[in-house]
Amino acid sequence: MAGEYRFSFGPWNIHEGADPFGPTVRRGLTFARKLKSFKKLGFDGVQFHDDDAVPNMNDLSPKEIAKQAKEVRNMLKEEGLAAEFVAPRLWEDPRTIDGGYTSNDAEARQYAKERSRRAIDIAAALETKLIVLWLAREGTYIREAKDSKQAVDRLVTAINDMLDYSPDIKIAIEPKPNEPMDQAYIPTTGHALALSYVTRNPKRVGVNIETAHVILAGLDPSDEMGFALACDKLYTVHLNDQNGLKFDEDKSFGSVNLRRAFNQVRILDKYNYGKRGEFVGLDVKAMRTQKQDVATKHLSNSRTIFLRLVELVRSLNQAKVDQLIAERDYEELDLLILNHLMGK
Ligand code: GLO
Ligand code: MG
Repeated sequence: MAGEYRFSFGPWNIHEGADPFGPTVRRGLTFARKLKSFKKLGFDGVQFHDDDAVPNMNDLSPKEIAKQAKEVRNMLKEEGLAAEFVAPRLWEDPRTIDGGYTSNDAEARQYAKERSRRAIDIAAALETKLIVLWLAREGTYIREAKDSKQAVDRLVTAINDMLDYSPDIKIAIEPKPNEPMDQAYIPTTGHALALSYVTRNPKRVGVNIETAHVILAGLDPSDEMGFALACDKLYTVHLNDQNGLKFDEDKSFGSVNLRRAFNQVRILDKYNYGKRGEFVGLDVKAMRTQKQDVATKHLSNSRTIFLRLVELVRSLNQAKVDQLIAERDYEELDLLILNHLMGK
């Protein structure tokens, strides 16, 4: 069964444990060192921010950027890994304090556009066609700061520019309702897909659904996945978990609510997610308390839980489920699922 799914994570998922209230607690590892752990942990795909691949990209010409990215592609090949996607990191530069694509400052918007084009160049060099857009600062702290209609128009303009720049790429929007902003313009799957349909080429614009972000929006991750699958737009996922409405926790998959994780695996497995090359992507963080030499367990554990849930999904007595649905005996169905999760 293992091996039917291919898993990915990003280098930022192995991190030093800093949070807004305290400094790092673990040693930083180089990208090359992190790369060595992917296969060992059972992963085949690497998710990238553009500057994970080319750290000093803002100081380089497009040619130099492509050259450095090709060196990274060779490193991937040596490890037997593939790049899953590249995401332009638009939330750290001083120019994008007030957002990139939706900034009120024309120069900031221009920077965001150029940076996104470079991210696409990096994706080409890394031999992936997928671009992820986590629209981190495309929102507001106060309503009056930006015009919401204009902001969405500007997002469409930015996406159209990327689609025109490269006929090969597909764009997966990663919705999130808040953090770092008070209100984000694209908070849910529905918003992302509506945005897709007003771009120049909806066939190339879909979503990256992150469990924690969906929970922060008060919605159910498996239903959001079903929505995207029905629209044929689930390009990738960021599986993790989240304990209610608080800061974005990025906990290990299934660690808060196993039933919710089971239902995500169930909808993905039922509709053949992965059969067209999609990765099972994780976006998980190790607890700050975790010691250096065991600070990758959140990754291997999340993968293990996913695969164990695949087994549980496939061994569920579907005939019984169908019968209880036909009888409309959802109380009995509830118990059936709980017993199944408890191994009974
Ligand atoms: C933060 C996001 C972030 C993105 C990543 C890829 O809340 O989940 O981790 O997934 O930067 O763009
Ligand atoms: Mg994410």
